[in-house]
Parts: sequence; C-alpha cells; structure tokens
Amino acid sequence: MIAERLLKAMNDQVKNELESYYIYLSMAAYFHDMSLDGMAHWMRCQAHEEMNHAMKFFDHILDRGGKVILQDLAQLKIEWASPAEAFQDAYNHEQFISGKIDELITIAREEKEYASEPILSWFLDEQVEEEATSSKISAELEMIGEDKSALLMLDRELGTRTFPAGSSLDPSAYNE
Ligand code: OFO
Repeated sequence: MIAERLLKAMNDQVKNELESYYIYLSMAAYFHDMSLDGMAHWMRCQAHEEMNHAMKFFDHILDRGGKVILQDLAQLKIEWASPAEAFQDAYNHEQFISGKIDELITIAREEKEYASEPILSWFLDEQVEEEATSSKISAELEMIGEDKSALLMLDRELGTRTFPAGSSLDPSAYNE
C-alpha cells in the first residue's frame, strides 16, 4: 500500500502532467494559428507524451493500492509574443516538472516506498531528455531572431517528429 504522503504527491503529479498536456496543446493551437504547422505538430507529439506521463502515474497509483483523485487544471496561457517565447516557456515548464520529480523521489525515499523508485527513475531520465530538447530548440530560436527563412526551415525540421502509432493527436488517426 502506497504511503499517504506519496499518494498525495503522485495525485498532484497526475494533475501536473495533465497540465503539461494542456499547455502543449495550447501551444499547438498557437502555432497552427501562426501557420507554423511543423512546430504545431511537434507540440502535438509533446502533448501526446504528456498524456502518457499522466497515465503512467495514474496506473502506478492504482497498482500500489491507492485512489486516483483528479484535480482542476490551472487557467491556460493561450498567446505568446513569439515562437521563441513559447519554446522558452516549454523549457521553463520542463524545469518545473523536473523539480516535481525530484520532490517525489525525496518523498519516496523518506517514506521507504522503494516500489516507486523504478518509475520515478524512468521520469528522471525522461526529464533530462525533455529539458535538453526544449532548451536546444529555444536556443536555436534565439539565434534565428527575425530571420523568417531560418524560422521556416526549423519549422520543417520540427514537423518531422514522429507520432507513436495510433496517437489520438495525430490527424491521420481520426481523419480516415
Ligand atoms: Fe511529463 O514531461 Fe514534460 O512536462
């Protein structure tokens, strides 16, 4: 049975991951509106991953005999001043989430909840990757500045990210 303190923190993390999903979906809408469909596609892929993260915590809580309690999500940001600002927000958000994973690991250790260590260590690795990716794109956008053709080239490149098969955020999965 999962320790009460960790259960509460994991339920909070289900909310954090769902908020991540919603934030990236909001960024996808922003990029579609700017006709930067490659960046929008990248954000849809990212949103897909975040939903999976939420469900990983959701299922782990159940596997450890806990009750999942869904919470209200925070009010969304829907506009950014530029693509660079949106990706900087994505990077800041990933740093915030990394801090939350660190807190979960601290609680799991204090509560001697060793059964939760494998999933938390998976998230630790995932956060290293997510911070690195969002930070790199953010730095590239800073370099690009006002150069529209470089922006379009990056948009094309980000549009090549692949969706996992059957993703519900992939238009080809629901537009058949
Ligand atoms: Fe769930 O990794 Fe990003 O937020």
